[in-house]
Amino acid sequence: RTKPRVAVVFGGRSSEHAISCVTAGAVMDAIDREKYDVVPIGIARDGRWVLESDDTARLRLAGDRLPAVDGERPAVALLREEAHTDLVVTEAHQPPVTLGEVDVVFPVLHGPWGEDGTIQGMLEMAGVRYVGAGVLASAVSMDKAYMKVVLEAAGIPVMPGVVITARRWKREPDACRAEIEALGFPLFVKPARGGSSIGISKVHDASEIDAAIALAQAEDPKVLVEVGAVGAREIECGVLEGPDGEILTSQPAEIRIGGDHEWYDFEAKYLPAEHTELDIPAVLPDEVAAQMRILAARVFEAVSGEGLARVDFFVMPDHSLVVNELNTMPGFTPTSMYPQMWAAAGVTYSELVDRLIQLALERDTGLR
Ligand code: G1L
Repeated sequence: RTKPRVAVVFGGRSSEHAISCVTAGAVMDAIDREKYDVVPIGIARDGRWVLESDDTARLRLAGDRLPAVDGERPAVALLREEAHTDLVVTEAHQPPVTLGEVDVVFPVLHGPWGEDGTIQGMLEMAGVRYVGAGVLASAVSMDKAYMKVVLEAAGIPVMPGVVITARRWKREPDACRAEIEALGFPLFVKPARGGSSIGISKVHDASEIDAAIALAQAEDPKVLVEVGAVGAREIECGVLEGPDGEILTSQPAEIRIGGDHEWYDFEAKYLPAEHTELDIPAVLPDEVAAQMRILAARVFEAVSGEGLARVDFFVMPDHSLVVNELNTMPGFTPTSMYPQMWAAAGVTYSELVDRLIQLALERDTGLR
């Protein structure tokens, strides 16, 4: 076999299972089969790993039917045996079927056990190369509390905030409330980890604090309370590692939120068209755009990013820039913001997918 074998891993236990399936289908469609072999690996909602169908039509959105991984398909285990990375398929009560080596994994998984460094760690242990951010960059970017620590230490502007752990909230709620109120209003209360907008609320005055904390704690016992960026525009910048390891940045782009969404929430994000519009490039003074691209590259460096990232900024009314978050697994369908940013720079979706796979294949696993 001469073609590198790319395993696209998708689905998972997250609430965004369907989005992961749709994205994986688009990635599989974009991979040049003359150049790579593709192995679709699904993680069912119950956590079972299976060899999925190569029929990507099954993964497309069709009317109101949401695609899902079929947990009844043959089980898959990624194993490493005697310096060989074997993908072993086991059918219950049957001898394992070896599919051979996987050269690189393209992980398409959201939130816990996906973009938080856990699958990356598993693949590191197995000596399997993978696309995108490593363990630390994934874990730090997934945790809004640590992200702030890292960015602050790198001298990168962030909104002021306080971390409320479940322990402190239980033991000294009044001290916590005092710290929170000292930030001023409006505030955003967010689960520290968790990829989506679930559990986030806007707090307009002190009477709303407790309910907002409880809502966020249902997602993650660790909660971040952050000053609201009043009057800010949300503008994003794509980062992509170049063929030579250089950091490339895209032109900044803006999401204009329509409808009655108070911020870019789950619906606005995934039920696009009528709710959102992308402005690529964002309408910004040249020097602000240039500054944003420099900052985006610094953010990528600060978290030891690899492969790609989308850095989300607040552009304050005075045009100062504040980093909101870094996404190591941004929305990645061909119409999502990140691929669209690169399309505007002349990089097609297929080229983007190929570049990311190529970067991953060039990595050193320390094995073999
Ligand atoms: F592998 C990449 F390229 F790093 C990568 C993997 C996954 C980029 C973006 C994504 N995106 C997603 O997995 C998702 C946001 C669609 C998860 Cl639901």
